[in-house]
Amino acid sequence: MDVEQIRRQALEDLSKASTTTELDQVRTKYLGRKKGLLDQVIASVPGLPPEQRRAVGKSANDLKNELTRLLDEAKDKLSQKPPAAPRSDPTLPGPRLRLGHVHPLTQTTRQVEEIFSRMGFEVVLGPETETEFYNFEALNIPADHPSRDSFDTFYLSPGVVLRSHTSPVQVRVMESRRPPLRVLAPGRVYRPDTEDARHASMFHQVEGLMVDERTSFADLKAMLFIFAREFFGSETKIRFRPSFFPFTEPSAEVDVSCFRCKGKGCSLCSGSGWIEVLGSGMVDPAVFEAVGYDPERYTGFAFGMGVERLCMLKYGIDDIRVFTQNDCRVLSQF
Ligand code: 2NL
Repeated sequence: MDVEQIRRQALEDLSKASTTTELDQVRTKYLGRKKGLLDQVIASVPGLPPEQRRAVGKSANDLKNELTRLLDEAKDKLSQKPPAAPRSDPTLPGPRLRLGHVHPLTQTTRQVEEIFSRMGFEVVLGPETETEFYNFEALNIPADHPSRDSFDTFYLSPGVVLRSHTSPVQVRVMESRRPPLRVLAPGRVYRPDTEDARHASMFHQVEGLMVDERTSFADLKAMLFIFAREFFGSETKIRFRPSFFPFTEPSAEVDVSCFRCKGKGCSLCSGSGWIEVLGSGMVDPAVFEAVGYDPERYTGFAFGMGVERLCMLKYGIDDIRVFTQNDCRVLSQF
């Protein structure tokens, strides 16, 4: 590059520089010691034909002086610029913070926990991966029971499952403690259902267990009645229908009077006036045997309910999938 080319390039670079940093970059590029373009030209002078040396040397020095002056002027101009106007007004209110929100299933679980804790129940938790012993055998569920096949239970490895209910938590509590006992076991459970508006392969349960000497079916009815009135409203009635579970005898399914139509019959209760909400019964003596309790001395009751179902009923949610779709427009309504 000859000096004239360097000059044109330098003036162009200079015209583009709009900050002191950029000016410094231009200064280094052309006027830098040894590595600067002009010092390089000057260093090449001794190798030029003798008749060119003087002219090239002079024009390089002239350009050096000119650029130094232009850079200094440009720098002065920049430092005289008034400071940039502030980009924000610190006296304005800040952006509205969007607060988080407790998931409706968590709200429902907590509400059930609170109601039963006022009746002396303690919340207990346990593992979501279980052995067949805790999930089935200890609960008197025979080896050929349909709930044990791989269409109804997730098997992780031989003898190990994802729990299909939270009863194994209560079995573990009974194994490690002696009555009297009142525990509530909430948590995730897993069943390989085909997912639709009513079924999910992961859902939540709350199970309760009370064991003592002379705990009776009347105690069960009283506590579930209190629960129903607290959860669904003070007008709520309950009814028990005979049923069967391998782990309770006798067993009953519990309906609550429809809280929307007050029992007259509507679409929520399919015209019957009643809504099924939970399963219950007196703990089968075989379960007590499995955990080493004397069934002649102790009696107890247990019950289980689905948290999604409770929550859907209470808020009128018609699709179980909303709980896992994480759509805040839906979730923040509850
Ligand atoms: C239902 C029915 C039920 C139990 C759960 C239970 C637990 C132990 C011993 C005996 Cl450790 N029973 N749990 C009893 C009756 C019914 O759940 O329909 N759940 C949604």
